[in-house]
Amino acid sequence: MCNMKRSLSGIKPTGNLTLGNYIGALRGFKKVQEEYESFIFVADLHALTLPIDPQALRSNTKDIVAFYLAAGLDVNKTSIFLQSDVPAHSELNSILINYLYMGELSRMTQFKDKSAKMNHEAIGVGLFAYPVLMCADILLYQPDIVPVGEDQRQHVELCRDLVHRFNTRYSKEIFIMPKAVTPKVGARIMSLSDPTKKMSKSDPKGDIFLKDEPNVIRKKIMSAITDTGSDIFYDPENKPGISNLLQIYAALSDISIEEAQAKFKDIHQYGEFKKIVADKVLEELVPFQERYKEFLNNKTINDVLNAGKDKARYFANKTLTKVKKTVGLYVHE
Ligand code: ATP
Ligand code: LTN
Repeated sequence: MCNMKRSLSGIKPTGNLTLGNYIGALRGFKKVQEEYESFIFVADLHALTLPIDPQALRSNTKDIVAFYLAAGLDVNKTSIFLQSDVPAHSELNSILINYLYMGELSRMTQFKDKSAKMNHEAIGVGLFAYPVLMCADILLYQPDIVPVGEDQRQHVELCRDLVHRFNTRYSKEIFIMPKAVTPKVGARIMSLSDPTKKMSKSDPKGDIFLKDEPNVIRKKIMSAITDTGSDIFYDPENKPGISNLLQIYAALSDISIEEAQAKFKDIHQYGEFKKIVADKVLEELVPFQERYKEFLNNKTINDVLNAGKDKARYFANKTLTKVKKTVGLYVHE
């Protein structure tokens, strides 16, 4: 293994990926691999935390691998693998589950949001314990950074607390302290139909899906909920719809919100602005979709996953052994 700093992230195959996933996570993975030894996986075990059709889970998983490749992940720089292909994730999960508390898990926003609509008696233990598995995912690879959207920052913070707790308890640096890295612009893309809510793949109203046809994407942007007025400026509180579109435009143009705002200062019609945003989104997504279709059909996916699995297992097992020894499990040849 080389001495480069390391990066790790993953996406759950729970549904069709959205423009939020693309801007908040996927798009950044390509840049990261230039500077970090990179591990990117499909969080398929996490997808089981809410009921999911087996066929859908399998096809979503394949889709995500094709999306990773279409987003420019290079297998020489990034190990792409499935969480379920590396048993160490589940094994470390079984150990770490004893080092996190009910109190802290019940304060996780994602758990609160997802369980809010459920009958308390029927909330799955896996949904509750989700962040423990996420800690295992992260810590097995000893990453310096974890590139994610804003909504995942809280889970990475929990993981940092765990690292501190664990290292202190055993008076050794068993785990390296990971850091969440979110994109400067676009860390929280909002729904197009309700811009006060996050765009989320399991809550599809107001989403742009990465697999949507170009004309559908254009239509969704042109009918995005906007606010009263006609000027284009960033004010998420009073103009959440326009601010969200500005954010999308700025993120995809690799410019700041201020720069995007300056570009639109002479436009006083929302329709005209939306058309420019739609052009920008399509300029990025149409070639991306073509690459995705090629990867999905050219049978490289299994080869990619096999290579990724070997590298991930090697690395993960090293950390797992170190942890087992540390906590007092009897490790023998
Ligand atoms: P679900 O709705 O099933 O919980 P999700 O759409 O939130 O899924 P995840 O698999 O949880 O998607 O997220 C994958 C990555 O995309 C994470 O890093 C997450 O922070 C990021 N992400 C998800 N939604 C957005 C969004 N609206 N804006 C920016 N980043 C996002
Ligand atoms: N919880 C994340 C997916 C995920 C992840 C991880 C991200 C699972 N394990 C480890 C980064 C690092 C999500 O819901 N997006």
